[in-house]
Amino acid sequence: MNKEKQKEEIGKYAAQLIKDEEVIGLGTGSTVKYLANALGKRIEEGEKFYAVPTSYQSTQLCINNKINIVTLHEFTPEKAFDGADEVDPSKNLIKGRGGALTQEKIIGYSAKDFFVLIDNSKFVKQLGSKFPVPLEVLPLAQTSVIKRISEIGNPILREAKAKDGPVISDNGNFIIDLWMKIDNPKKREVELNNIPGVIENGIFTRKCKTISIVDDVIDVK
Ligand code: A5P
Repeated sequence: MNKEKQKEEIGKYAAQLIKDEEVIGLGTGSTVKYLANALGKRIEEGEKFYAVPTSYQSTQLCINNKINIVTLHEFTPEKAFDGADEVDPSKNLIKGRGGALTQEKIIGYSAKDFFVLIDNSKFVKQLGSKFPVPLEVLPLAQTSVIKRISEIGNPILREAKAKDGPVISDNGNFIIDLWMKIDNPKKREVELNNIPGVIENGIFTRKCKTISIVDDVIDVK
């Protein structure tokens, strides 16, 4: 099964875990898009869903599929669903390829159950093997943060593709991609957030359930 088909099957499977009228956390990316579209079909047939979105892209998915948008002020979702860039054997994650890591972490860490939807390309032995760790950073702190993290890895300010200059996150900040192998994800997650000016980093270590496909069959762990 190719990667896109895996994402579709995983997204559709995850949608089946959501009950009519349920409030969920809705992640960001190309995999959760399939989940949102599957909910959209059920909404056309008369069901209702509520979501706390994790980005503007996630908000658009809600709008396009007529999923009611709610906030963490009103609801704490029992279940949050999101994709990931890398997953290690202990189910620690790197997230934030799409720059949505801060809101994704706030919502993913609030929910009782955090479901991570991953195609097979996402499995790695060690975090940092294929993707950098993104840091959301206050623009005024870019130089001091880069100086600090240059001691542990190779930081690159993320450049926009359809705009001149840096990527501006949904929260108005810069994203610095830190290329490094992660030996101790829990420790690194805390350490990076201790640097003044770092708002959040893309290492996720909370307990989660992964949904993937093994030998063409859905696998939930
Ligand atoms: C968004 O910032 C990211 O954390 C995504 O959730 C992550 O990159 C997974 O995206 P895909 O499902 O598109 O691979």
